[in-house]
Amino acid sequence: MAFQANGIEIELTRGDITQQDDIDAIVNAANAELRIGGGVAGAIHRAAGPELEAETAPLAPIKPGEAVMTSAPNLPNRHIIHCLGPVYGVDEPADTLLANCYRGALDLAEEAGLESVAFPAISTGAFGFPMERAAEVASRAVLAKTGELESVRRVRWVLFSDEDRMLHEGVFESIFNA
Ligand code: AR6
Repeated sequence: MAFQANGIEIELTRGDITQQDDIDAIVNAANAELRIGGGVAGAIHRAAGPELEAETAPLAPIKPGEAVMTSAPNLPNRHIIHCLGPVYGVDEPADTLLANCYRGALDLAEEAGLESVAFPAISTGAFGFPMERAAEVASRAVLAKTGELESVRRVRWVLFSDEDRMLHEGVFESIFNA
């Protein structure tokens, strides 16, 4: 499923964030310590191996809404952008902090001259952010950035279940095709 926004291709797929072999940078739904954890962070660190923690350790800790970039050892991508989403009900303002993750990730991708970025649904797992509201916040944040993107031409969301993908599809139809 694909949408367009200011000439940027917006893609939506069900899958695993570690399997995006046609994407320059994948985004990690990280923890503050940038260590292996569960969910997305666990999958990325398991695939990348200990080389990744050697690279992330000097960059930690990061704050909610912050994004940092590393290489992508043993993954088919050039970079990993690690974002710390807000813990829902704890880190406030939640919407702004979540939007900051997406904005910050796109800024880093632009600075590195990357063409494509793939996001998971940051904060919607262990951090408890409601999926539909997260989809709205994330897609609005990306839409607002599309006008200023130069190197980035494709933004992909990778959802872990069909249900999550379909929910995003409904939200994206109203945000990107409005
Ligand atoms: N590919 C794509 N999406 C995935 C994958 C995957 N391999 N695995 C899970 N998801 P989470 P958070 C979905 O918990 O809420 C970690 O333990 C998942 O279904 O990974 O930001 C870290 O160490 C959910 O919709 O990230 C942190 O402590 C979404 O990705 C904490 O969890 C995000 O789930 C971060 O929590």
